[in-house]
Amino acid sequence: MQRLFISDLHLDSSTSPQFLRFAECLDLESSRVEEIYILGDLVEMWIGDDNDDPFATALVNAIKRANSQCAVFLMHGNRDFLFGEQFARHTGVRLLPEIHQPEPGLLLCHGDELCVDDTAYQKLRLQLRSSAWQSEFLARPLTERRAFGNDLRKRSMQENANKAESIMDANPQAIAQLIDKHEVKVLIHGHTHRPEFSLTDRQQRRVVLGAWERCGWLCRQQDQRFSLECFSLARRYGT
Ligand SMILES: [Mn+2]
Repeated sequence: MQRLFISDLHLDSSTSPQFLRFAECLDLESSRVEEIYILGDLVEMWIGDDNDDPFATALVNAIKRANSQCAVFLMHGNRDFLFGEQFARHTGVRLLPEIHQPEPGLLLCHGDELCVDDTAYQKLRLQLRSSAWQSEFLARPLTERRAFGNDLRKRSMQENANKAESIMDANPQAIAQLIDKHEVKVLIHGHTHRPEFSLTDRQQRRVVLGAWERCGWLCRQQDQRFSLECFSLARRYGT
């Protein structure tokens, strides 16, 4: 089984190097691998599937193209938890629950649920992920939703600037608990923007995907082999 895992691209325009490399990566890899998993924070902000600005349209088209070649799966992150059924229909992408096991022993999640030391964030997360809040929000006009999204982004940047680094990282006990509960051999997540490939003392593997900032990141699975790769965003993907 050949799979590709990416997360934390934080795309916000169809002309950024991140978006161009993403589209190229999908085009090339969709003909090489059987499944592509996007593990959250694909975009910087998603205000609803009814948003049809040029960026949203370009995003839909890029994923749709890939989906005609291989299966593409999408998990929500803390920036794009409003990807919904309409987006899934238009792109052909399959929406995943917060925790997903594509095969026994392999567990995927976005990773924000592991940052349990950030209690302020966890409280906000509960609110934003509730269906009551979401349906109320989606009923508002697009301009209002966009303004709210921008506000939330600004607030989170200010708040995070004042938080200790360790608070915003995944909590080791939360990781251990998740691994034990699901009898995980390989855990792949993103969110923390701290890419790493590590082994627990019981030889379980943990892959943390990197954010597409200075370079692009992906994890590649070839049967039982997993590798964490980074590549330049300055030139065409695969060259
Ligand atoms: Mn995140």
